[in-house]
Parts: sequence; structure tokens; C-alpha cells
Amino acid sequence: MQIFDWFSTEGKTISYRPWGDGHINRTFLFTTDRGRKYILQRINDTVFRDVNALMENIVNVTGFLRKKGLDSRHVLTLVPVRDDSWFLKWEETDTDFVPGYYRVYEYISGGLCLSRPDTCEDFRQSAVAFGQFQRDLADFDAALLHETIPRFHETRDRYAKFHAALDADRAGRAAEAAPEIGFLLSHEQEAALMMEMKDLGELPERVTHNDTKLNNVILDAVTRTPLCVIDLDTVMPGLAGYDFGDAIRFGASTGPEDGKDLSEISLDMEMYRTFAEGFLSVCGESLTPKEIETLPLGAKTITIEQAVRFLTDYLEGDIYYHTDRPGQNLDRTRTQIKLAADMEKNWEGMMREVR
Ligand code: ADP
Ligand code: GN1
Ligand code: MG
Repeated sequence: MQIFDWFSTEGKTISYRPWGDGHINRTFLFTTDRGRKYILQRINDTVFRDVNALMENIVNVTGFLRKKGLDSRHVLTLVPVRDDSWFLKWEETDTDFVPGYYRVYEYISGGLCLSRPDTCEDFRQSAVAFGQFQRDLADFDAALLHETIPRFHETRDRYAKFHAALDADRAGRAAEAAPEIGFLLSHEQEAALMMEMKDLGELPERVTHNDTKLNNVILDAVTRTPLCVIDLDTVMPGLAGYDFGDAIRFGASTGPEDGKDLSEISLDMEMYRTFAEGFLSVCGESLTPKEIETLPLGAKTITIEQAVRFLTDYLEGDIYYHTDRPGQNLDRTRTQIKLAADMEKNWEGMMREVR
């Protein structure tokens, strides 16, 4: 039996191919003889250690959104295994699908999943999508959520892991990254500020998405308005400013996340403004003045945290993020640092826009 035959899909599979450019899971698109399309994903269980807990979160969150009236084009729909469980443990070794845990989603057709915004308006619509997502989950009981990756956006813990990787220097790469290490160490205190405000109760924890890259939202290909927020693996309590910031880090950069030419990397202020408008238009009223005031700091902090995470992975020998060429994690680190430095240059403007 083929892997697809284990799931309750309509029709027999006639073709499949690798799909998307996520850094964590392995994703395939497959088509059946009844013209149906599905997404098959091998869950990265090195990253998500407790697959049961992960899937329970997704079942709960998508079920909650469905009860709010979102239909199957507006919320992810899991396709169960024929025995009614939500994922499959695949053990065959001689197929294109390496052994591991797999799940299937209905493919959201007629949608666009962009790696860069084509226009400011696309970016605004992605802000509306993530803002609505946060608003829709405002009354979701956070106690139901498992922490799928412990301390995922605990910036201070990311720094602790970075220090450990630096001390071990397992891959012998620290010398080559001396300027980047210097920049990140000099920003350590500032990068802890939002976590400190959270501890003091100055910033509330909300149910957040925690991975708000543009390619984790699907826009309608015709109207270019939001269809669906995807990649729900990291929905957990978090800071609104980090969700705002992560989207800015990825989508308001003038170049790709792993670009080699740093002269191409800066913060596009028009994109930033447009995203802020879209985000605040949807969830501005539910945010506190302190949350709004610290949105720019959220952008800078999450960009620095991302540089710390990429560099930690580089120092550890590229074991976390998918890479398809040597040095890619160091290039990613450099773009994030360049972007964070550019945010510092544009600080006044960034503050003014959210005000
Ligand atoms: P990763 O955690 O590796 O980023 P994602 O869940 O984001 O995995 O999926 C990777 C890519 O696959 C997405 O960026 C998107 O292009 C595509 N994708 C995932 N789920 C769907 C879906 N239900 N419908 C359409 N495309 C999807
Ligand atoms: C990963 O899975 P993906 O590609 O959407 C990562 C995010 C990072 C991002 C950097 C679970 O996101 O946290 O911000 O790469 N996801 C996980 O591009 O670690
Ligand atoms: Mg993704």
C-alpha cells in the first residue's frame, strides 16, 4: 500500500511532487484521479518532539476556528488516517517517503502562497490575515495548548543556547563569524527587553501564531484577499509584537532571507507602514497602548532573535533549518543583522508610523 492510501482521501493518487519552501517539515502536493489535491507532510519530529501533542493543538485550534464559521478554504482541514487517527507512523524504507510521522491536509486551491509580496497591498492583506487570526483566537483557552517547542520565542533562552554553541564551537566555525557574533553579543540586553516586560506583566501573553512569514498565509489568487493562515505548528501563548515583528522581518525586507548581497537588504518603510496599517486596522483596538508602542521593538527583537537562531544552527553544523548549500545559515544570519541595523537607522520613522 502506498503512503497516500492510508489516508481518507477521495480517489487514487496519480501524481505527487515536493511542494513549498518551508524550512522545517517536508511537504508534498499530491493529486488524485478524482481531481482532488492534498498536502502530505512529514512532520519534523526532531523539532517537534511530541507529535501527539502537536497534532492535538492543530485539531483543537482548527476545530475552534471552524466553529466560529470558517469554512474549509479559510481554515486548514486535516484529513484523517483510515483508522481515524490524525497522523500516520510510516515505517516502509524503500519508498520516496522516508520513515517518520505524516499528516495530510486538504489543499487550499485558488490560492497564492508568496515568498515575497508582489505589491504593498498583498502585504497589507497578509497583515489582515494574521491580525484576524489573532483576533479569532482571542477567546481560545490557552491552557488547552501544549508547548510544541519549549521556550520557542523566549529570546533570553535563544541567547543561552547561542552562548553554549559558541563555547562548544562544534563545527569550528566561530572564527569566521566574528563580526556577526560581536553584533549579537552587543545587542543581548536590548533583545531581552520585551521578555522582561512580559515577566513584569507590562506586556500580555496572547494566543499567537509565532511563525508569521508571508509564506504561512494563503491569499485568494483572484481577489488577493486573505484565504487562510497555515503552518499552525507553533500556535502557542506569545507576544503580539513578536507576531507583528516576524512578519516584518520576512516580508518588509528588500531582499531574500538568505541573500548573499547585503547591499540589497534593508527595511522597506512603505511595506512596514502598510503592514502596520493592516495589522492595527484589524486588531489595534484589542492591543494595549504598551503593546502598540512596542511593535517596532518587536520587529527589531525578533529579527535579532532570528539571527541568533540561524547563527546557533550554523555553529552547530546546520542541524535545524533545511539548507541546500554550504554557508546558507551564515548568509541568513547576515541578512537578519543587516536588517536589524537598518531598523536602528529608521527607528524614528518606525515609531512614528505606529503612533
Ligand atoms: P513548514 O513548517 O516546513 O514551513 P508549512 O506547513 O508552512 O511547512 O508548509 C510548507 C508550504 O506548503 C507552505 O509555505 C505552502 O506553500 C504549502 N502548503 C502547506 N499547507 C498547504 C495547504 N493546506 N494548501 C496549500 N498549500 C499549502
Ligand atoms: C521556520 O517552518 P517555517 O519555514 O515556516 C521556523 C521559524 C523561523 C523561520 C525562518 C518551527 O519557519 O521559527 O522564523 O523558519 N519554524 C520553526 O525563516 O522553527
Ligand atoms: Mg511554513
